[in-house]
Amino acid sequence: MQRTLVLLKPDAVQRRLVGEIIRRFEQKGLRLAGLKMVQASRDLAEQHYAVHRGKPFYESLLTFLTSGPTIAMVWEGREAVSVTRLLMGLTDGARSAPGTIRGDFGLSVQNNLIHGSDSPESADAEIALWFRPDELVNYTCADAAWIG
Ligand code: DAT
Ligand code: MG
Repeated sequence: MQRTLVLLKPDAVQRRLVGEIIRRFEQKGLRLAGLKMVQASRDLAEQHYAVHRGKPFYESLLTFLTSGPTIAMVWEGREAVSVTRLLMGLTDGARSAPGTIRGDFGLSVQNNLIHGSDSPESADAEIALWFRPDELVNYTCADAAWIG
């Protein structure tokens, strides 16, 4: 089983899209392993987006991520990293296909609602950044045997 970090960024919370987005993950068959609301500090945002340091949009991205509460989640399941990226759509909402989260709910590149780890290695590092081990819960969903 693979795990991935998902963030519903401040625009998703402000636009009341949290329930709609979580519904899609549940519907797909992924298992929720952890969830909390976080007001990200500048330090946390810097660590989370360290790979983008120096890019023209970096400062604006940090301001955005710290501008209000974020919902941080860990979702688990078969191919959870790539499945999450497919549910999200492309980075730019204007180029994302209808049916994806970014394709259905946004036009922006920066304010694109959701973060999902881009590899299993990134997922491990990002989960450790946002969650303590004891904040993640292991359990079996009742329909697990029927879902891939
Ligand atoms: P993704 O979130 O699809 O993994 P990324 O890791 O390349 O995209 O970039 C991280 C975030 O930075 C992205 O969600 C939105 C913002 N971003 C990326 N490219 C940008 C750009 N050209 N202008 C403004 N913001 C950008
Ligand atoms: Mg990324």
